[in-house]
Amino acid sequence: MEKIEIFGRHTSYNVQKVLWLLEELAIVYSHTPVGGRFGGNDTAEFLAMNPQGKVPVLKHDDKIIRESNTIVRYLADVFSGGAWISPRAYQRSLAEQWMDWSIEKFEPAFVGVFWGYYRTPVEARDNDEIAASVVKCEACMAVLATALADKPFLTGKQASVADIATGVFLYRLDAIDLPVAMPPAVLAWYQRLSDMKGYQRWVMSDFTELRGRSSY
Ligand SMILES: N[C@@H](CCC(=O)N[C@@H](CS)C(=O)NCC(=O)O)C(=O)O
Repeated sequence: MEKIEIFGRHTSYNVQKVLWLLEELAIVYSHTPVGGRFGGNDTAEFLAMNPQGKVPVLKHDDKIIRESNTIVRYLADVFSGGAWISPRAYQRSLAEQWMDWSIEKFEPAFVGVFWGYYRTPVEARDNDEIAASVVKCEACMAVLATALADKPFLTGKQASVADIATGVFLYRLDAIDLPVAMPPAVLAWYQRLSDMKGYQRWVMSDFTELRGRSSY
């Protein structure tokens, strides 16, 4: 019997990507909260799995996999039968390009808003930086809207790893009390993601413990 273990606090958006996909794939797994207020990411045992001391980490039997997008790809490859990521190189590249774009563009813009605004105590906020990050987020929304103009998900009719790596940021951008405009195509996509059980359970979860908490 295969053993799947996920290490990481569920309030981490990087951990949420993995938990979301595990839920959609109905995989049986064990979950150990690590990092943030749970700690445990500075132990010798954890550092042996990830010397960076970061979550998420996936353990599949004796194999250790780290980096959230890599874990998501791995799970999709091994357990989705091609449903969440294609085995064909070109089709696969259509999803993977969004995962790379997300790391390069969307995540830094999101972090500028989420850390700069939500996780930073009011007196320490840099309002110019926050405003610039909102503009960057909205530019990312425009890129997503163009891609979603002719299809329900980023790579076509079905959700894929591309939607996980990018869609994970939408809930928090929507839920925090700082307006970040979403074009209609993005709003419709966000609604589709919100209908998914993994998104509901893990991404649309309470994160208020992170408000004004500028350390992990
Ligand atoms: N590029 C890594 C980033 C991992 C990362 O920075 N994780 C954060 C949480 S989002 C972390 O472990 N922070 C320490 C903590 O939560 O204690 C990934 O995608 O997995």
